[in-house]
Amino acid sequence: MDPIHRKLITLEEFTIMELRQFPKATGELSGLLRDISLAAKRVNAEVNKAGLVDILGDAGWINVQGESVKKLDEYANHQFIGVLREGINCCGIGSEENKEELIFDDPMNNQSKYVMMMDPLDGSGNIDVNVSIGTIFSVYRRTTPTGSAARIEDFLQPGNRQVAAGYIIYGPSTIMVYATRRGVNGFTLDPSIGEFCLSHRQIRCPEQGRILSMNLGNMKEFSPGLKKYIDYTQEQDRETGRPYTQRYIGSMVADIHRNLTKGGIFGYPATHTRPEGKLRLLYECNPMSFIVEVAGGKATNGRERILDLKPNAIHQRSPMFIGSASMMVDLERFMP
Ligand code: P6P
Repeated sequence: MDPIHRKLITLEEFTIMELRQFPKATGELSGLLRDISLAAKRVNAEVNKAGLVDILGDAGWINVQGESVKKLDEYANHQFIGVLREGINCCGIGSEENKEELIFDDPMNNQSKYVMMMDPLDGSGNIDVNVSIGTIFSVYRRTTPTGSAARIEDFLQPGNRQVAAGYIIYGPSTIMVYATRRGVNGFTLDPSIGEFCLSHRQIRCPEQGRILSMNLGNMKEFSPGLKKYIDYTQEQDRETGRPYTQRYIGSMVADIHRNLTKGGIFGYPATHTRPEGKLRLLYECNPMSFIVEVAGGKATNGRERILDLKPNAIHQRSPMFIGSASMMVDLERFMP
């Protein structure tokens, strides 16, 4: 029984319970997670009424990725940047929506030991058709001295240096999932009290699964080994006598959240059109890989562990395969 002796434990209560395990901890990470959850609640409020106010559709400009910015992802970006800049738990942010890293160069924020990478609203192309979308975040301890302004090297760290990572999925319910090395836990937003409450304790990724999440529309551009793997998944599964199920929402947070909880494998491979894949290493692949690995799954770029890749640029891309450990071992048998 949790010391709070109540059925519902809020995110803040949970992070404080975790904090008590580390008497020397400063509480800064708890504060950063609290700031993230506040911004998420504000984004959630807009996502829930996107169809009612003029926040649907395009914002009328193109982001650094060359993609048309949806009004909601512009709003989400501003919310997360605004809350974290006003907080005192983060000294800088790298965002999918901003070409350069944002340095919060003021005396209070410069004292923070954390930087954050984020995709403020992944899958935003699905907003207008009411499909689940998500925010993805990744937290690092800065490598430059506290007291000074953060610098680009604070952001270009391999994923195995992450302190925490998480996502918020805005779906039938809004769930914030975050991982530290102590585990992966999910918190569902209770609108009646405006708090994220512990709903998925110590999430484990099933060792085996039967769900394949990949855009098979790109099949012609897949490597020969990957094509052989896809054929393998169409054969009769040894245990069930049925082929794998294909589930691809086109919103990575939704696809990976389902596979994390039910088992499965998600992939966005390299193709002739996208030789580095489509997904961004720092704020999509690394955080999702950290979460899935802590939960017992695996994540590679087809050859190497995602978390060991050394980034050279904020927006660099990487192919990614991620999910149930046994399914990943099967996949690796087909990849050169
Ligand atoms: P495609 C959304 O734009 C995204 O970044 C991921 O959320 C999603 O998994 C992927 O792209 C979908 O890309 O090329 O299959 O439409």
